[in-house]
Amino acid sequence: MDLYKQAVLRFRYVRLKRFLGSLFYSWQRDRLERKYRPKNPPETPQKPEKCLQAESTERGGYFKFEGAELEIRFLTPDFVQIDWKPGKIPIAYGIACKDWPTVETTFEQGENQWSVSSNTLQILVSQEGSLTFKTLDGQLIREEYPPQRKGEEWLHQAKLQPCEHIYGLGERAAPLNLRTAPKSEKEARSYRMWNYDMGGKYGPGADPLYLCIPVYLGLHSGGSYLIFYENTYSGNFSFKEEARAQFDGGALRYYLAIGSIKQVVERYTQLTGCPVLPPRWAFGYHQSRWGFETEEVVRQVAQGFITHNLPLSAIHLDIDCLDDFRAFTIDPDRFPKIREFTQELKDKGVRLIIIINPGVKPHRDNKLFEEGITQEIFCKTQDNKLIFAPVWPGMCAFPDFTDPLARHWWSRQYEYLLDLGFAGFWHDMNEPGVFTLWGDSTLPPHATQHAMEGRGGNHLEAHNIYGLLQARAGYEALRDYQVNHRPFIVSRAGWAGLQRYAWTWTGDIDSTWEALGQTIPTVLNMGLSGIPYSGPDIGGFKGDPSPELYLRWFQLACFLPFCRTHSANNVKPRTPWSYGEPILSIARDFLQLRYRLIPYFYTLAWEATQTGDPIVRPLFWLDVDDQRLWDVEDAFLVGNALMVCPVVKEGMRSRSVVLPKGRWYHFWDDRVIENCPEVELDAPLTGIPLLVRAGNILPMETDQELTLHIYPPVEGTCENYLYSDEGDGYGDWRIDRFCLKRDQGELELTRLEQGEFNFPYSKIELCLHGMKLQQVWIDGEEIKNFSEKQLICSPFQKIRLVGDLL
Ligand code: MIG
Repeated sequence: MDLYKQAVLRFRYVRLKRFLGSLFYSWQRDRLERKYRPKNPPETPQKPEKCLQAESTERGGYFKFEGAELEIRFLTPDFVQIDWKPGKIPIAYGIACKDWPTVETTFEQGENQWSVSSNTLQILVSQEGSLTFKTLDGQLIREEYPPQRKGEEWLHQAKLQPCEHIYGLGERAAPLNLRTAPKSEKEARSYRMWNYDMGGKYGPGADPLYLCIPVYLGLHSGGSYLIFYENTYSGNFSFKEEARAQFDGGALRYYLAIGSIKQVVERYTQLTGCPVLPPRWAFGYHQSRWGFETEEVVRQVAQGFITHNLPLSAIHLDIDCLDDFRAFTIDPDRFPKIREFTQELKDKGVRLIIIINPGVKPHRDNKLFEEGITQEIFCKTQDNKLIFAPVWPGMCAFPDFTDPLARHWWSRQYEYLLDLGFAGFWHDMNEPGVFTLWGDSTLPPHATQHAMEGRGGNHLEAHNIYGLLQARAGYEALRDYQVNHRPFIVSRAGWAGLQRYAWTWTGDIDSTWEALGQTIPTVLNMGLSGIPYSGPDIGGFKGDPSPELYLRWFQLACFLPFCRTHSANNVKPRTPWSYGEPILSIARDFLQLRYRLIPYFYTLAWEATQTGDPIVRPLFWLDVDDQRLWDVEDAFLVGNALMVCPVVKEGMRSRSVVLPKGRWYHFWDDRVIENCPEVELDAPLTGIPLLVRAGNILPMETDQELTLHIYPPVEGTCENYLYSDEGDGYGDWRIDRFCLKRDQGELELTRLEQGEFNFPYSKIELCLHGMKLQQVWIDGEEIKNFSEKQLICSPFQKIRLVGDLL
């Protein structure tokens, strides 16, 4: 039989087997669920009813109601933890910080209510269990109704102010403002809490996606707050007149922070963990495809980048490289010399990332499965039978990552791939997603048992943290095994706290203009949910984007933290040169710009590790009082300096831009826009509008030399950081703090250094925008060799620039 026929037959067999597997599994899942889903019809909802007892506690207050218990604990004066019981107390998987300094609180009894307050936030508790949050100067922030409990379920409702906007909830294919009414229905928009792979592709409006987080921000004219429900159960949120949060089980535990958007995100990441600093190369370009079938194909792709003079940091290997699709294997026929190959690419500055799926296949020579069986780390049903569900390798067992033993065992597997030279890992299908013909594409939620650190629980509770805990196992493995490298993991699923371990991407998004537009709010809301490192499949997953669509997507993604082209296996090859000219040259220009901006991205990443600030931010981050900015979802900020205005419509060659107030410079030609609420800007195919805000120093790098682009403040002073280190590992670092003081026709630029790492540049180029230089003093000495707009100097302490200032 020739190879071709063999291939066709094998393909049919595999398809048939997969079909039968999915059929059998869907049937079995329903059968198990019928058996284990609680039979009692839901009772009528129960409210807390009358308050029987109220007393002050060390951090707040305790209240006993007829039907519930309430505890209020201040973690900081502007951040409070609230527990409504009964219900299972969560295991602190999402939580990074448990020790908080003492907070002074007061507890007072009024006529019909109690008041529990810090020096910042006052909480009023009514006789019936409604809670009102106010700032100490009386500004109303949020009003909550008494929660309701029905069986194991909790329902929590709060009144929304008419102007109130809602953001967050992790990864959503929704408008930036999650409260935006849907066009067709009269319904409220609702959002499910259930990490989900809808299999294949999705567009705007699809819900849920792979990474749900029960955290949201409310923004209204009286202020802003963030609420995070520490509840991993499946649930449902909606926003109309009320904000509604429903959970299928567990205690109703939540945290509420008040303050500016920046402050509340900071509190949230203090609680759930600051993002970790990735290796610097991760901010370069990644090329991926499902369908890089052999070593030779990958070699040619890497060569293409060299031939076309395009920078490249990493190539991702999808399931094609695996042996029989099994995790922690390499197909020996198609990737015969993988160790030499990873080295060959490393020599060219390209790292290999490999995919890992959680399902483990029973196979006679699958050691992984045998070990997993002996150590009893796979998920079982409540009557102690192993659960098998179909994924790529066929019927698979699923490690129970809520079991510390399973995490440890899983961690040990990475060693093999690290030794082969892989630089990072791509966790896919970890919702977990399985193949079904109907119904939910995951493990049976009631029938599946989980260890939950020994206390036990079902998949209804463990599902949403499955990917998070797999990422944790991977992260810990990489930390322990390669002490000189920082872990790089990309995870499709996750939950609160994923930022401590991994990056993510937006999954199998459509190859359409609408899907391109969706990328912006999706990534922004992810950032506001504590996950700063994300990005889309450039060009969309399944489909062949037109050259124009690919280019516009590329231009956008060059300003997102994770910049990767990826596509499905049945579409045309997609690299920056797939479309010929002029696409190639324009893409090259943007990619080169992206690489020049890496010092800026890296500095923003370091800032994220300190404060949790997202790297890309909605416009209102700059000026929350300007309500015009609350809905802007066709533009975004990179840090506070750069505003990116992508084109997300076919044929569009100019676009309008809503601007935060102040002075802005065109990045491309230095034209100035000042105090202009809205402008129309050119957006030719060769470039999208990029604006820089006055009062910033933008660090850029070319050929390992530093250029500081100086955009002087209109008045007063401004300050920017530059973070540098070896680019990987845990050695010395440094921060250069640049302070720019404007005094009439003069600028004073000082550099303050901190940290042990040597300044990595021998020279610094200064590029002046909005100023013509006339006289320059470096560290007290006047110099003559400069041009109107530019000068090159050695690392300085203080520079005085005199000239014609706009
Ligand atoms: O069932 O590994 O989202 O990026 O290329 C599909 C194949 C499994 C889904 C991922 C996609 C990846 C694909 N995977």
